[in-house]
Amino acid sequence: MKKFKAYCYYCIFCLLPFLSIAQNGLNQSTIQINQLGFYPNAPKIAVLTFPSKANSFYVLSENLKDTFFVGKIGEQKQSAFSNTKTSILDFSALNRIGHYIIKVDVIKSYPFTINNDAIKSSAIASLKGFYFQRSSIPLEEKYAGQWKRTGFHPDNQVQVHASAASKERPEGFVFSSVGGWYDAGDYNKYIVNSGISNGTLFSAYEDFPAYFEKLHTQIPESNNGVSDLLNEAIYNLRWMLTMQDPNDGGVYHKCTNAVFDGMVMPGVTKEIRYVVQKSTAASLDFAAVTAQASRIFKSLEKHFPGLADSCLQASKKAWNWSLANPNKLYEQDKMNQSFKPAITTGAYGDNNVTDEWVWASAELYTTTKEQQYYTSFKKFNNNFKASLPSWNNVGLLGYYSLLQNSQNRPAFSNQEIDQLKTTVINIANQYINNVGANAFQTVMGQSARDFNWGSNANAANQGILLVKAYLYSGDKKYIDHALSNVDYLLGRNATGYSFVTGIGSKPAMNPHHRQSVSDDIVDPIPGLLVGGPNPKMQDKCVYQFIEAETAYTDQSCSYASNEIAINWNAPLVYLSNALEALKTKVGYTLK
Ligand code: 9MR
Ligand code: 9MR
Repeated sequence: MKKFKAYCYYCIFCLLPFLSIAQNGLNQSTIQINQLGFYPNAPKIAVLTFPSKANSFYVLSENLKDTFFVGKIGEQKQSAFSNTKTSILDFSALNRIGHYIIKVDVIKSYPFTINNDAIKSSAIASLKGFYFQRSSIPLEEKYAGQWKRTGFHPDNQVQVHASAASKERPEGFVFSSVGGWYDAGDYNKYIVNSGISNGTLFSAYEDFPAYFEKLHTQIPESNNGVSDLLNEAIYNLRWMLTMQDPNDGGVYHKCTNAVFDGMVMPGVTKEIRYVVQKSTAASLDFAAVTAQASRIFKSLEKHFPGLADSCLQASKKAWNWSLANPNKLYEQDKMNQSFKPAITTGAYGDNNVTDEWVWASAELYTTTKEQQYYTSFKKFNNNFKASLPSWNNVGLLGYYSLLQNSQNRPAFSNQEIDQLKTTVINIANQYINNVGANAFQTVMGQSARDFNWGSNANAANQGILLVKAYLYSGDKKYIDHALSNVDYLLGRNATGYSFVTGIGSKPAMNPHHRQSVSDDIVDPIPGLLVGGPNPKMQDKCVYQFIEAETAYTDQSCSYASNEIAINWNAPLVYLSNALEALKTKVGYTLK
């Protein structure tokens, strides 16, 4: 009996770390780390989330035979946004290319690499993710591999909903609205969200054209002499163009079913697809994106004859419609009181369009240099408080474009340009000033506000803002901090998940994504960024953890924490590819 007791005591003692690990729901590792890897000369941090008496951590070869680095475990810290306690494991000094694992006592991290292409696979996959979201076409095995599909929503015969009826296009009027990306886990197409997504991809191209010219994602258009980033972006742009009523220039808010499809493959349901009410937000976002597209495609006239001109015309028409209709907000519930059938899909309703005016005027000015857009920009910018972009807060995208080639902005004084730059840099500084106090030492997650529906897009958009601050200042510290948010998204976070499907040892496996749920393939469609921790948990799924930074559940029911969306993937495309584009310049790589 005594013997048994002693045995039990010891056995519980040695099981203790594993029990706690199981309790944490992090069934394999309590060392949270970017599960892909690190550039040789970049900062390298992992975070221990298991209280350990040990003083040192070890970076070992994957077979555990060789030790390459011994470090001191950082002081334990209480995280502000969950009851997690963390200790920082800093192994930045290790710059040898190789495959590794970190060990603290008996606890091991997931394997990771140190190499010059550390996050390249994620950068490419995130762009390829958009191909998998394409509506109106089948996905061929050549490009989609095991995720090939035959079904799709053709959208060649969409109907004008009663809310959008006009003299020329009455209720039930049928036209073609082919193409574009499915918004998210659902199959509808929303102009507002397409706007920021396309705009962000175009911004990536404008900042790093030479890099993108060489980046291939194996899509049907690859090798047509145009970068795959632009090939992909055009797929949605052409759809956006169909959403403008040619008679008055107004833009329909969305192309949608009346109610969400079930969790089935594309093309299974044959519900009517409607275009609904024109809105100011949709029209201004459309004006911004088409103005931006126009200047990009000006130099690609040979490949896309006339596209630049059509985009500019469309942009001006949408702008003029907005001037005449400045308060056409999209209020879905109100709309449903007057028009049938009721539309219950995503609303993307936005009751403040000041930031949309800022963005659209900035893009139209940047493209045309016409004084009227400068005047409008000044007017709306007076009432705009710059902050992190999201689908309903797009003003900063206008700053980004004005600052992209800022010596070529004749209406603006140097002082005005400097002020815009300073605004962006000041926000960046607020993000980086207190990173040391964050239990995970990432830029993401220093404020409870970071954790909302689609929180992972905040991490990615913060990363973009930091890259921009680097581009304006040349100060490399901003890139180091941007990289911390890549680490966050790929595993250095309180959940221990890599939030990008198909990337890392413990990626999200069950996104709220209709194709991934219904295709009978174990692995979800790769390269998609899930929403991430969201303590409001609006989906009412059962969550194991409910604190701000842990309220994430890898279940397909969870549209509030585990859906995917184009406006979350686009900033991931920007951020991860910007780092790939800049890695040599900032000295991260080894010769
Ligand atoms: O699948 C829908 C998802 O794309 C949306 O983000 C979410 C919130 O609008 O709604 C999901 O659809 C759910 C609906 O709102 C309620 N019934 C269950 C649907 C599927 O889970
Ligand atoms: O990303 C949107 C989030 O900010 C909103 O709080 C939420 C509820 O309105 O809707 C999210 O957008 C969803 C859209 O309405 C429908 N397609 C899926 C989007 C991502 O969940």
